[in-house]
Amino acid sequence: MSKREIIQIHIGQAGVQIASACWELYCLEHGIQVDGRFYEGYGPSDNSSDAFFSISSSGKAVPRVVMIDLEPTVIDEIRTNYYRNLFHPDCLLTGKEDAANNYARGRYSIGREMLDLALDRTRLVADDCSSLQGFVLFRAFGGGTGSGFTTTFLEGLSRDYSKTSVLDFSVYPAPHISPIIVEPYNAVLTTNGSIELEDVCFVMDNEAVYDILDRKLDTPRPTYTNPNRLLGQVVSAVTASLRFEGAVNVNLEEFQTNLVPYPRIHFPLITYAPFVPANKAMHEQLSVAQLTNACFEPANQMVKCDPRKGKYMSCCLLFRGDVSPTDVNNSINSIKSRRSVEFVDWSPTGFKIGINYQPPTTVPGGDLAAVTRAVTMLSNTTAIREAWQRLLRKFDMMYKKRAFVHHYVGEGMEEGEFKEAREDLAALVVDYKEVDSG
Ligand SMILES: Nc1nc2c(ncn2[C@@H]2O[C@H](COP(=O)(O)OP(=O)(O)OP(=O)(O)O)[C@@H](O)[C@H]2O)c(=O)[nH]1
Ligand SMILES: [Mg+2]
Repeated sequence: MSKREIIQIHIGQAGVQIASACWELYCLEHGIQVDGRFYEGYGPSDNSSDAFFSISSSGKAVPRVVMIDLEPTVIDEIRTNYYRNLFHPDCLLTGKEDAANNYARGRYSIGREMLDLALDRTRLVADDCSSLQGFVLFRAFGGGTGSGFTTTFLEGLSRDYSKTSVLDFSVYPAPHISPIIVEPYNAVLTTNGSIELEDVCFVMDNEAVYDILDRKLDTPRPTYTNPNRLLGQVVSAVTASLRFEGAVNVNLEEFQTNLVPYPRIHFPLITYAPFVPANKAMHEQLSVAQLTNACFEPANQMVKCDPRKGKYMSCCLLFRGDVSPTDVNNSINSIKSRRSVEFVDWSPTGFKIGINYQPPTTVPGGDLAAVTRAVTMLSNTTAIREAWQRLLRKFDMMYKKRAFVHHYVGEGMEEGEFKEAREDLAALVVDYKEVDSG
């Protein structure tokens, strides 16, 4: 199996806080201590860590990562916390002032000053790769840095690495979790600005994830660490086949080929199972059939939408742990025979399967119980257009009164960009409807 490298780029508060959760998990999975040394029995020799870590001359694992924030406090946490000796200090980039929840500040004014440095440091990490497979970005649509700087940065990446895949994990705003009123503006502007610049974008709706934590994981009052750890599990599952040997391997390009039938329709829905709370460890093991069924439960989705009201274009089911290919095939056949799971007529058998025999790793103190098997489903369904329609409604409510628009124009953005972004997203909704109507 060719193991090719992936660089992870964490942008803004959400992106960087997700980094903490993700790298904690990756370290556990690869037997890496907080300072990058390998535990006994693990090491660079098994190659599984190559995709995510380079090995220094002293034998330490160094994450292939760049973290960028326009203000210092969130990355300062990384610089001083438990994992401070894991990351290369040159890859932790901070400015003095944040983008104040303003896309235009992140994209045009303050953010521009950070761009060259961010691309230079990314180049350093890329030069250390023998065959770079892709970039994986993490950010929030609603933050000024996450929306605006990411758009500027993606333009730079597409100039410098036009043939390298770009995957994006984006936090979708939830009004009852974040008090930032202008998030719909930022989200619509950045979606328009980045849709042509990335290959796949996985949306994580904070509202959906907080509901999972509350209803399924007995965590009614989560901090951001809780949703971030769930996201870490998903990213780990998506990339497990690039790192560990498995029966059926899927690489990033295969994901894209299977998941993205049209370039713009690149927002797969993530569904995860099982959500077993930590205090029920090992009491509830789901069979492969139960896990597969759980992938079609709306309550297990990372975005609130109703797949029964849309059609699937493709599904990737990524199993981990004690799973047999025969059980998987039987479960898929039974799903296919159900009328509630409807595919577009040009994709009658759009299931792609990945099996990785390494069971999911649990983070001590985390919300998820240790289980022997789990599944992550990535499905391209037209139902996800509901998420865009919700954003558009909120955007329109403010924009029809031109509320807050002057803050954006004051940072060098032309007002026309609002209209253009809004129309482009409305066009995306129409694209989804066209797929639906065949
Ligand atoms: N899941 C999750 N969401 C977060 C986290 N931190 C912030 N958010 C969400 O992200 C959005 C705000 O974006 P931030 O990442 O804080 O903003 P930023 O990119 O740092 O941009 P500025 O601070 O405006 O420069 C809101 O919707 C928050 O609810 C986090 O650690 N995890
Ligand atoms: Mg911030």
